[in-house]
Amino acid sequence: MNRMNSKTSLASFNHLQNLRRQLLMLVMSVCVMLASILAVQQAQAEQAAAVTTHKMILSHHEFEPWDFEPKAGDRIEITNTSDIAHSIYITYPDGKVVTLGDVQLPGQSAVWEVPADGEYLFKCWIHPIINAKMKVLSDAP
Ligand SMILES: [Cu+2]
Repeated sequence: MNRMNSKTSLASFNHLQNLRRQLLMLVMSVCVMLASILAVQQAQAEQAAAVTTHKMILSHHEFEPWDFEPKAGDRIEITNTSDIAHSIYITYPDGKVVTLGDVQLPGQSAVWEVPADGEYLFKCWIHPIINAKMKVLSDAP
């Protein structure tokens, strides 16, 4: 009887040891996973911080003159500061037309990422009188 008891307790001791080992492995893999997630997040944050964002204003019926020099890869955030809705679109150097969202209501912004050097035409689908030409020259000093 005694013998059986000691066998049983040895088996449960071994079982506990195994459980402990598995738990340790689990904790270690969770740590490795967390570390790699953090590393990826940090890399993404650094990448986001490296992008330049310029601000453009679309007031009542025109794009306000801007004083930045856009380069390829920059972001341009255009805010509608007027009290009417606009629908901005951009004509690319090759004739392609890109509409920025559907409509920019008063106070809303739209973001455009400058794809490459060239001359871009900013217009509004609702108000054909609105237009602005933007030259992108990444090698400019
Ligand atoms: Cu408009």
